[in-house]
This record gives sequence, structure tokens and C-alpha cells, in this order.
Amino acid sequence: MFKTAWQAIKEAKDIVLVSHIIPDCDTLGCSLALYGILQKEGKNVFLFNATENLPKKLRFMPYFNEIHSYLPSKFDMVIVCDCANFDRTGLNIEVIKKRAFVINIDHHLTNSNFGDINLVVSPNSSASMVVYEMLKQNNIKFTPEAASCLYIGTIDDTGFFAYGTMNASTFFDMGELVNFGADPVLISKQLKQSVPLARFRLREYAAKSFDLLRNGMVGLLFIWQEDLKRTGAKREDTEDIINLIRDIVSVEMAVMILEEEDGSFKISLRSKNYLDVSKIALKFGGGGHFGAAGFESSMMHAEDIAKMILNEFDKGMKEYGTKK
Ligand SMILES: [Mn+2]
Repeated sequence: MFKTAWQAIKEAKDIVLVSHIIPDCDTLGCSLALYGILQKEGKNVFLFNATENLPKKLRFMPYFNEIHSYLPSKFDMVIVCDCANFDRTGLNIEVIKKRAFVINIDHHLTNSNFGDINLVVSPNSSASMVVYEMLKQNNIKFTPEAASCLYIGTIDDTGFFAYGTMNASTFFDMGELVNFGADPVLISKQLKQSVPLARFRLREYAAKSFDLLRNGMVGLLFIWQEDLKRTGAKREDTEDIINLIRDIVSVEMAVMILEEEDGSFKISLRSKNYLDVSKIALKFGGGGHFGAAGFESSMMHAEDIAKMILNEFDKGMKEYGTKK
């Protein structure tokens, strides 16, 4: 599979690397690592992300400034990174497939295998590690930049080595990336010790405003546009708030319902031990992993969304109870 994919890449000339809308470290780690490597391979490479305002906190990643929100005029291959379904790219699949060969690199359980070649390894710590595997199996030399990108993608997607998507070889591979030039201390500082004050103020709001339901097993938080305005926080500052709620000892499922600028909602779900939240997200047209998933809704009221999720939680816990 990795050999076939690399062969196809070698035959392509103009390659567009696509990361998902509102990118995280993994989708960028994946595409930015490939950007440097494929340039060295003599390819004409272009970085695309449909998001107008990229998260500023990821500016430290190599090649970040090379990302464009438009497509080049000419391309014969599209490599999609860390997207469970094609919609996550912000592009139209029919239009793209008419023009280019599509390689789908991902690690989501719910991936829809939309590519002409699908490098979907699940469970796997990160899409970045799928790229790592492809490069390794084809004896490609890692640059310090590529090693850093893949390290960043993996350490972030595993919650700093805390999730069950890893195994012993993840640690070995991370060691290899350090040998190739990734700097763990610097990366930790860039990711962890760089909290903007507005983000901290939003955490303060979250700590005061969340609800505990179902005997403390469910933590629920609404974030409204007004809360962002008041604290000065941006949308990207909301992303790790849900983990703070999940981390409470009694909580099995954390839910964050975020009001978008257009009045629609982005729903994030986290679980700790028993509940597969990707199943809940899938029911509402989203996707994700066992312990982290999400979906969007423009049709419902926030309170109704919360009710429906609680209903799914009850069903899920009942199901778990009968399996136990
Ligand atoms: Mn990922």
C-alpha cells in the first residue's frame, strides 16, 4: 500500500497538499512534512487550506507561511491529510477527481475511503505517523523540518502521549524523529507554554459556566459568540477547553456546543473510558475517534442538540452496561 502510493506520487508532477478546514497540528504536520520532502523530490508542490484565517498559534510550524486558501491553476495530484471525509477539505470532490488523482492519508476510524488510493491506518496515533510510515517504507530521507512536523502532529493528536491510539512502536518512531532533528523541548514550549491571555480568560469562563449532569458523568458547556467577544478569545482558543472538562474525575463524556459566527453550532465530544463518541457524532453526520469526535448543526437550537446528545449518552451507557 505504501509502495503503491509512493509510486503514484513519483509519477505525478504538480501536487496539491490539502489539510482540513480549521487545521490542527496533525493535518498540518502531515501536509507540511510532505511539502518539504516532495519539493526535494523535484515535485511542483502547493499547500492548500480552505480556512481564511489560519490559527495563529501554529505559525511556528515549518512552511506555515506557504499555505494558500486558493488552488493553483495546474495540478494532477491531490494528497488529502487527516480528513475523515472529503467535505473536511472545503473542496468539491467531483470537481477535484475530474482533474487529479486523489491520495487519502488518514487515521480516523470513520474515514469514508474517498481517495483513488487510501492510506487509512486506524487505529493509529496520527495521520502524521501514516506519513512517517510511508516515507520509511520507501527509504526517503527525513529532514529536520519534516521530522519536526510529524512529531508535532503526533504529540498533539495523542494529547502528549495520553490516548489509546498509540502502541510501543509510537514511542520508538518518535525517538527516530528526534534523531532526525525534532526538538521535544522546543516543541513542548511552542505548544504548551504559549497560552494567550484571552484563551486563559475563556478557560475561566468555562470553569464557571459548565454543567455537570448524569451524576457528574456528563460535563456540558455552551460557548456563545458573546463569550468570545467578552473575553477577546478567538474560535481557535476554544479547542482545548473541552479537554479541561473531560479531565474532571467523574466525567465520562464532555460536550462543548460552540455558536459559530453564522449562528450554526459546532459540537465537540470527548469520552474517557467506555463510551465511543465517534458513534454519536456519526449519527449527526460527523465523525472522529472513540474518545474524540464532533459534528456541525445549523438546523437545531443548542438546547435541543444537548438533549439529543444526552439521549445518545444514555443509550450508549445502557449498551455498555449490557456488554459488561
Ligand atoms: Mn489527526
